[in-house]
Amino acid sequence: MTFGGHDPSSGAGIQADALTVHALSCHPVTVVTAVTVQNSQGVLDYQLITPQHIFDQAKALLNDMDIAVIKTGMLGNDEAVKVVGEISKSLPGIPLIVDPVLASNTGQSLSTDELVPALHEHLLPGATLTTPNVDECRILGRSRSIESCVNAILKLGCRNILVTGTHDSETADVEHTLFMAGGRSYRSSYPRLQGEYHGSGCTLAAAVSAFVARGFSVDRAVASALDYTWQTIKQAYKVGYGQFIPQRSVCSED
Ligand code: PXL
Repeated sequence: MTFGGHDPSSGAGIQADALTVHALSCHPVTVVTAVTVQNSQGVLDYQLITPQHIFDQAKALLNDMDIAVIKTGMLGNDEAVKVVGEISKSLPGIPLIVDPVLASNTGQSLSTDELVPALHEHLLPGATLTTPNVDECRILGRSRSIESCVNAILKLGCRNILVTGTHDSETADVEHTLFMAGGRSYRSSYPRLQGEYHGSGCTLAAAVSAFVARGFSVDRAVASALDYTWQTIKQAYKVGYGQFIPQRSVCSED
């Protein structure tokens, strides 16, 4: 079950979640938290859905089916974070994967100033995994040092943090590191693909969610999701004048 914004271009948001989860042999159910006005060039505007309506969408699904994993993307403001936190807390056995969406990768803000404090209070303490890029990690951890940020986020109760390095310096390879509570960490690197891609972060977090839903451990799910996401970017296609769209129906295997 993914909570996120509607992206009419099907690059990011709940469309990215649904395409990815389906491609990885799971069934997506999507709770809309925002309706955006956007295309492959950027986000022009958005409207948030009320917390009550977010709750009602989730409740109708939860009354009807078993949910394997909860994944969050764009939540927009603190009220949405709070209601999703309450839903997740009422389902303690269900893994929670938090993609801390603060802005679009074309730079438009997708959140209010109260979002990060709300993530700290309501969502990260119960999270199985969060998937920030280095910029988001520094905002969530409130430090320049990634190590200090990771320690601060783990201290909130979040059990694993996958820091993606895509937004770091222009090295030939892109490095990602999974930090786990207890001190283990796994680094992986992939050849940097040139170009800009719309919804790669959503694809990655949704892919981890699908692999976790299929029963993979977090470290295996992350490794498989990173391989899958790299392939979706390698085979990305252009539908508009802006960013490439990841090809989620790539052949994927564990
Ligand atoms: O990629 C982050 C993101 C998430 N969710 C929605 C978005 C975007 C980026 O544009 O529009 C709805």
